[in-house]
Amino acid sequence: MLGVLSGDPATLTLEEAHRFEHEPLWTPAGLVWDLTTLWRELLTGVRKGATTARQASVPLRSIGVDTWAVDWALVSPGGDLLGLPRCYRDPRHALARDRFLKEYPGGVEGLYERIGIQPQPFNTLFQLVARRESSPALFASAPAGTKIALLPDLLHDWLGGRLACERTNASSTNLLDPLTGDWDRALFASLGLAADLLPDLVDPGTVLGPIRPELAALLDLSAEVQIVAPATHDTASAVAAAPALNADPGTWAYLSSGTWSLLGVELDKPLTSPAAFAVPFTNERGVGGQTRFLRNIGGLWLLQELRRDLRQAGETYSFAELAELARSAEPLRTVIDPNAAVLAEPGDAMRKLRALASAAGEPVPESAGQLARCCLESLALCYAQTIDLIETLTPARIETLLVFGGGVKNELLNELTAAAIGRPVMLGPSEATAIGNLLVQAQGLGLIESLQAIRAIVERSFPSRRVQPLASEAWRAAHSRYELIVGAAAPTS
Ligand code: LFR
Repeated sequence: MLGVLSGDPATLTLEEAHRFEHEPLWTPAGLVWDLTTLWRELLTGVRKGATTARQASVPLRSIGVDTWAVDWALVSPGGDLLGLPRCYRDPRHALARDRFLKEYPGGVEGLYERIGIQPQPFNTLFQLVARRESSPALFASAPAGTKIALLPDLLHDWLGGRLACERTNASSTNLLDPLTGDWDRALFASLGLAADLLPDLVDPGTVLGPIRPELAALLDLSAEVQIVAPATHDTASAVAAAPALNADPGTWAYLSSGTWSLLGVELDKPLTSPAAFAVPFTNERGVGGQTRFLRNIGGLWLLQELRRDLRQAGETYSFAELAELARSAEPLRTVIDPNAAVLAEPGDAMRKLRALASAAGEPVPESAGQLARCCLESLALCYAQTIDLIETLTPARIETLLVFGGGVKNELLNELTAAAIGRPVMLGPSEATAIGNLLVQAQGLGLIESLQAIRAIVERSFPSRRVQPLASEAWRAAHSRYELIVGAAAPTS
């Protein structure tokens, strides 16, 4: 995405330079990311964006990369990769987590109290355990100076600048001390890995250095272009772009809606009480050092997986068609737990959704429309439950839910969300992650002063739209049904 900041007061315009699909690939060494394809597409995007900028006579000042969180690669000082980065959805990670937690003094609650991160199987900490067990030679053969690089950090290193780990993403590793904002070196040492594998930490907005001269020549860019770390965790970038300037603190929650639904509030400091753990909520770091107190919810991954599975079964639908089928299906027929562990791994969506419904004593969804509606309504019910839990655990009194990210394009989900939570939903930009990324880069270049100023630019540039809830008795009954279902045991396969 190319961002152009102009005018006084400043506004941001966005131009899509390049978009591509990519998927993890199965290999005997695990489910891995095709990093060279990502790199090639990234360079294509930079080239196209730079051409657009040149044609508009706008100087290209900086480049910054964000991706999903937690995934990493080992990179040697020369930029060589040691092994391919694994995709966080590799099923091995859950086993490694369970083994690690069994031996961890203080158990899972102790670890949560220490780091404040939801103990997801895919946290970098557990991935490292899994990888050390399956590929000990990888670490043993690493040359001096090798670092663990989260994916955006690796791409920044390849673009130029230097290898450093940006703090919002570092917090997702489960290895960052939430109070000092530094690595928890004692925890890392307990993995039996060399201490110098951990890179230096930097804050979002840090200018990492100029683009590599070879790349500037290859892409026909000025050698002055800087590599600037945004909030490299996509969710942190999106939350930075929350159109929240005019909402009173403590009266709004956000939903970063995409493959995952990340629903939460901003807090001054982490909240790691046993009640927060029980949900669980996570405490990730945000731009400006505040805490993103949020819950990872299954998200539109459920629909993506359903669509893939239907296609394999010979029924091909676009997302819009699937949403239309869901719209005409019977309301609140089947409710499931959208966070059931089985749903997080790829494959077999229809069988898993039906098994969950049947185990919960719910009518089994048969048609594509019934299956899709079950996913969307279950998500909306989980959003409602999560807002209630936020109000129980924090002083926040939520009047509005700010929704942003690709999920805002799903009108049905927006309507169901407003109905389920019984509050208005404000729809912000669908490209919130790119917007937050760009504006934090601008802050790093000294063009914007603060997070407040970033949000003012977002509000001026991308007007929000309001969705009013429709009061409904049916939803009130569905809440108790949902509570019972998520309390019930989920099938394990
Ligand atoms: C969203 C996201 C979530 C993170 C998950 C895995 O894209 O980054 O915040 O928990 O992906 O990395």
